[in-house]
Amino acid sequence: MIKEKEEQQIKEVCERFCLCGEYRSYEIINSGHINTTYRVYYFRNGELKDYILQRVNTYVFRDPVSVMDNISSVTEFIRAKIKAKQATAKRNVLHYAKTCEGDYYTFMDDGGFWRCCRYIDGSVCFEYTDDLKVIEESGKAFGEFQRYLQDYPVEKLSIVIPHFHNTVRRYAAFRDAIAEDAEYRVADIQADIDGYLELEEIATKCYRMQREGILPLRVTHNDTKTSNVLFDADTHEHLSVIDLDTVMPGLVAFDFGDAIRVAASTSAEDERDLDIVALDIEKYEAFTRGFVGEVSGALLDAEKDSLALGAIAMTVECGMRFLTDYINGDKYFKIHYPDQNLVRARCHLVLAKDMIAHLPEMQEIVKKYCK
Ligand code: GN1
Ligand code: MG
Repeated sequence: MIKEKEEQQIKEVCERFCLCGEYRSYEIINSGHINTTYRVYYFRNGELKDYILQRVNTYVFRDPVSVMDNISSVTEFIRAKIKAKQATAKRNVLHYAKTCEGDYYTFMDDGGFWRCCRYIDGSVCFEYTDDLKVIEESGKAFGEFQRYLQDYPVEKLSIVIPHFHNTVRRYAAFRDAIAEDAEYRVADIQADIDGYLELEEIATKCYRMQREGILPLRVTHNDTKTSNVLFDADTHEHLSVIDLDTVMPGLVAFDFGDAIRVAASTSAEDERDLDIVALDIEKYEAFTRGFVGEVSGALLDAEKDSLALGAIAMTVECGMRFLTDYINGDKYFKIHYPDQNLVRARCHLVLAKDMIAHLPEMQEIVKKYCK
């Protein structure tokens, strides 16, 4: 979109949220694969105040009002817990702005669904990091999130994306895409396809254990990548978990595992040079120390035993979703160059295989930190 038009739209959306002060400027934040995100600057009482404005992707989130109902309810729940132990929760949980009508969202005339939250002062976020302290802190952040929501009434949550981490169904969708081959891409990627099909048994194990009643459903975040945590810009201690769109009933192993997929990799999610893609066991240990230290007291033995397997499940599932989207013509994930989904998928396959090779070691590390 041309800049003037984009800015005009942003100003109009901001007006709906009755933000105090005077609009100054905006910048686009390019990190997510789904929603469109802006940082907006307002001038108030002699200083700049910033907000995060997002246009929610309604192709992915078909019922965005339910998404916001989940988010407002969960953030209120966490806020009350934090306020019971400290004076303010301002920097430790997201705070969404209400529109003049009292809603946490607004529909614009073009059908766009928007929301706005306060920017957390003095925070930073990392797309990728080698800093073990930051990785351990991200483990604490997601572990703490899990702990805060342990007594949240799960029946209150709407299932905003049905079967989101249903790895068995993800395999079925993958097979459907291959059979349809809508963009005639399948012939050139047979080795990648076979690579994913070979991992079906191990990748679907956690999901099957949930269906058999061995692993319980809890309130989980479901998108636990490192960039979904905010840290204090000076101390690098964790502040808050963000991107609560997919908070739904799920497996703890999947929150742990999806985080490991990103935090314990030697490379970015879309590394083209596969020779440098591997599991970094030190990073894995740092995240595990942080996460397990927060939650292990509340987990069943079967859940503790499933954590490392969850990393394999989430790495295979996410990589296969990228490959499915590539085959379907890149309709779901945002891409910044033509074969990015294929690059992401190849990178994930290498990482998943390396995890499989290190599974016993990964399981030992979980045990070491379990109380
Ligand atoms: C998407 O919101 P964002 O862009 O961080 C995706 C996750 C994937 C992730 C891969 C709703 O997350 O499931 O793990 O990309 N979110 C949705 O980076 O599909
Ligand atoms: Mg997300």
